[in-house]
Amino acid sequence: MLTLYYAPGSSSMASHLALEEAGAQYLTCYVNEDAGEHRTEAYLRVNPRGKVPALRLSDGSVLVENIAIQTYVARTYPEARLLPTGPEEEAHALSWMAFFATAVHPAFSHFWAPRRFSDERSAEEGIKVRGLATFHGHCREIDARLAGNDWFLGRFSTVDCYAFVFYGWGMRAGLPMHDLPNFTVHKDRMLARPAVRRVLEREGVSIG
Ligand SMILES: N[C@@H](CCC(=O)N[C@@H](CS)C(=O)NCC(=O)O)C(=O)O
Repeated sequence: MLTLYYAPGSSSMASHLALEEAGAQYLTCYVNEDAGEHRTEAYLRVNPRGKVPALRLSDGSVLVENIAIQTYVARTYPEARLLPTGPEEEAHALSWMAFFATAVHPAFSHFWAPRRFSDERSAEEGIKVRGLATFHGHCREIDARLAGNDWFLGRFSTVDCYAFVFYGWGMRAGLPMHDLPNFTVHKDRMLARPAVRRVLEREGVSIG
């Protein structure tokens, strides 16, 4: 049996959504990051990097990193068609997910946890402001991509699961996400999916 280690509303929700959309059989383990559970010895044995998501596979090994987990889920449950299989389409999917993991997520981290990026207290505010502005710019790029497209690729995929998390983060940060019409409609399209609603309910998160 698979076990997903997750923190509500965090980037692990992208992997959680992929598992639920795939119709996978899996257990969940809530890692309370606010209480520091991700830094406990017990969790560091799961993921020595102290981050979620982590997915324990049936053979006992642990897979980390959203892109890897989402690709694993898509390939393990091909009938769910969560990622394209043609080389070009697959590369485009990976390209979007890599952008999310290496640019969009880190930009938000600058806003959310500025202390990680400087020892100078006086630098924090500037890091926060720049991080949020960069994140907002990435959200605008996502919005532009979705103009005239229901989904990132020709059909629903894990890329959509991943992008949905960032809409929620933008709302949480107080950005005017409703001013991004295509991203907002995409978020509504996601909210109409039963699997998405189940994950939000399990995580106790609302994205509006
Ligand atoms: N590159 C990783 C990033 C994972 C990550 O940063 N997770 C955050 C939650 S959004 C976390 O667990 N942070 C805890 C910490 O860094 O202390 C991925 O894409 O899976």
